[in-house]
Amino acid sequence: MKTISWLVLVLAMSAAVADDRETYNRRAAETDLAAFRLLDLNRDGVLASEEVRADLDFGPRFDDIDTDRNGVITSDELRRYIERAYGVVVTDTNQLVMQLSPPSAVPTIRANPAVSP
Ligand SMILES: [Ca+2]
Ligand SMILES: [Ca+2]
Repeated sequence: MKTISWLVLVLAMSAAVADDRETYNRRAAETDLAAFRLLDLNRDGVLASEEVRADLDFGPRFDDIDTDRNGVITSDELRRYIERAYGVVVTDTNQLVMQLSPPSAVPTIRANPAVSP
């Protein structure tokens, strides 16, 4: 009986941790989307490195997000970054619609130990 209580407690705790991670990832995605709109000072729909340089959160990640290295971040590049980094899908209208499996939860493929060389 005691073991079952512990099991229930452990399961409840791991569910809470998963919820926290989901909330964190969603909030991080929302923050990045909001920053994209705020930092686009000349309202041309893309972020140039000069617009982002002074932002201590976005600035250091500029090169990670600018995947084609052309010196500007488009909304598509930001969407792909958010999917990669947080596992959150962003729609065309910048809504966060669903949670993907977080990147760390992707199962790794192992060599079959039963097969001998
Ligand atoms: Ca701009
Ligand atoms: Ca780019």
